[in-house]
Parts: sequence; C-alpha cells; structure tokens
Amino acid sequence: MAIVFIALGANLGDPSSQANDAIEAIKTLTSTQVLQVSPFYRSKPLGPQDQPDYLNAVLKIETTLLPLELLSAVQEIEKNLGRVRKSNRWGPRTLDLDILLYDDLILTSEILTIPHYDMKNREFVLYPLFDIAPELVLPDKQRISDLLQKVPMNNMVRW
Ligand code: ROI
Repeated sequence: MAIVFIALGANLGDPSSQANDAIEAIKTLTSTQVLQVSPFYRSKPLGPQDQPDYLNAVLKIETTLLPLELLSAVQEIEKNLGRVRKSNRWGPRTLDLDILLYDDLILTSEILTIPHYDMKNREFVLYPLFDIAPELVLPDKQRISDLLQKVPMNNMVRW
C-alpha cells in the first residue's frame, strides 16, 4: 500500500460539486481508500488573472495502484467529469487532479513528475496539505511546516 497525496483544483462550472464528484470517483478506484480530505479553499488564479478564482483541496489516499496506473485513473476521472484539455496550459479548468506525493518516491519522467514540480511554491497546495498532514516531511527531508512559512496565503480563504 502506498500513501498518496492528490491536489484537486477547479474553477469552471460548479467547482464544489465537481470536487465532491471527483472524491466519490476516487473512492471507487480499485484497492484505493480516501483517508482524508482537506477543507476546500478559494484561491486566486496562478497564471492569467482573467479567469475565476479556484477551488483547491488536497486528498490523502491509500492505494495499491502504481504511479502510472494512478495517473491514468485520475486522468480518466478528469475526462469523465467534463474536463476539456485546452492548449492553454495556464487556462481555466473544470477539474484538475495532480499527484503531489507517492510515499517517498522521487520520479522524473516525461509523463509524470513526483513530487509535483511546483508544489512547494503554491499556497493552494501547501495550506490544505498542512491541514491534513501537519507532520509531513517531503522526500527531500523538508518539513511541510517549514515550507509553509515561506509561502504567504495570498488572500486565500475557505470556500
Ligand atoms: N491557480 C490556482 N489558484 N489553483 C489551481 O489549482 C491552479 N491550477 C492551474 C493554474 C492554471 C496554474 N493556476 C491555478 O493549473
């Protein structure tokens, strides 16, 4: 069994129902349990500002799926819940599910990078992650509590 943290983001349609649907869908994956769900936050868009605020949250799951199997599974959920992948990488999205951490694995490949390449800089990842895992230490031995000190809330509030 691996312990995995997944970031959830949405800023189109009805973000909270997409988030809840995504959590329900993750619960149905083979040999996967959702252990914790962070509070939902409302964050300012990173990237172009002419898009709605985001709903962001983080989930802690336990799974026997391997990293690439889990990636396919969450991409399938994104697709089923209506995400249209736009050419604009920084544009709005109905649902985004990113694997942040997979045990203490460090993986760099064309398809998947773990830990998530920018997680240490994103308030909308660090704060919900801290809510559910305040003692967490990243594979590079950095503590979530130390990382949090360096990243301001940037007007993020509870959803
Ligand atoms: N900005 C916020 N606040 N939250 C996100 O989840 C998010 N996701 C993205 C980009 C476009 C980088 N901006 C975001 O993919």
